[in-house]
Amino acid sequence: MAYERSESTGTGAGDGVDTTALALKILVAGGFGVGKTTLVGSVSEIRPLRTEERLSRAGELVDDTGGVDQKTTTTVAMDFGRITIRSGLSLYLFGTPGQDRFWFLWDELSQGALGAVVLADTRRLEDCFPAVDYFEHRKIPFVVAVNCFTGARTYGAHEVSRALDLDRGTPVVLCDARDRDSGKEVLIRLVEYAGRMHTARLLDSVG
Ligand SMILES: Nc1nc2c(ncn2[C@@H]2O[C@H](COP(=O)(O)OP(=O)(O)OP(=O)(O)O)[C@@H](O)[C@H]2O)c(=O)[nH]1
Ligand SMILES: [Mg+2]
Repeated sequence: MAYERSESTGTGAGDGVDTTALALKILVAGGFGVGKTTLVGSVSEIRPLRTEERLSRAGELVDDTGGVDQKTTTTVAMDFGRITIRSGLSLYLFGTPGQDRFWFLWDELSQGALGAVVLADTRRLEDCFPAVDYFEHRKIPFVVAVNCFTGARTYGAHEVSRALDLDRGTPVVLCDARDRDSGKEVLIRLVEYAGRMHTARLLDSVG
C-alpha cells in the first residue's frame, strides 16, 4: 500500500495536535465518457488538473462516441484531484483516460494505488469490462460505481454485479458523478473495502 506521511505546520510547536497526515492514491477508471473527469472535479477540494482535448473529426474514426453524442472533449493524459475524507486522511485521485489508445498510461498511473473506482454506465456496461479485468488481474481492490445518467434504466447493484461477473464481495454502488456527497460516498466505500482486503492479505501472508 502506498502512502505518504507529511507534517503540517500546525498552529505551533507543542500544541498537542496530531499533525501527521496520510495520503492515499486512488484511480478513477472506466470506459469512454462515463463521467471520470466529472467525478474527480465534483469531489476535489483543489482545482482539479484536467488534460482535456477537443474530440476531433479525425478521432471520430477511432473514438466510439456512441451514447455520448453531446461530448465535445476527452481526457488525454489524466485528471488529478484531492479530497480529505476525514482529519488526517486525504485521497489523491487520478482519473484515467477512457479511450483504448491511452492504455499504455495505466501501468504508470496504477503504481502504488490503494485501489480504484470503476465507473460504469448501464447503457454501455461492456465498456467497463477492460477496467474490471485490469484491476482483477493485478489484484488491485476496486469498487464499481454505477453513474446513474438521467434517462438510463436503473439496475440494482446485484444485477450489475452479475452482469459484470464480479468476484463475490466486490462492492457495487449507485452514484451521481456530478454530486459531491455521492462521489465521496463511493470513495469511502472503496477505502473501507481496500482496507479490509489489505488486512486479509497481510493475515494470509503471515499464515
Ligand atoms: N446526466 C449526466 N451527465 C453526466 C454525468 N456524469 C457526466 N455527465 C456528462 O457526461 C459527459 C462525459 O463526462 P466526462 O466526465 O467527461 O467523462 P470521462 O469519463 O472523463 O470521459 P473520457 O475522459 O473522455 O473517457 C459530460 O458531458 C458530462 O457533463 C451524470 O452523472 N449524469
Ligand atoms: Mg475524462
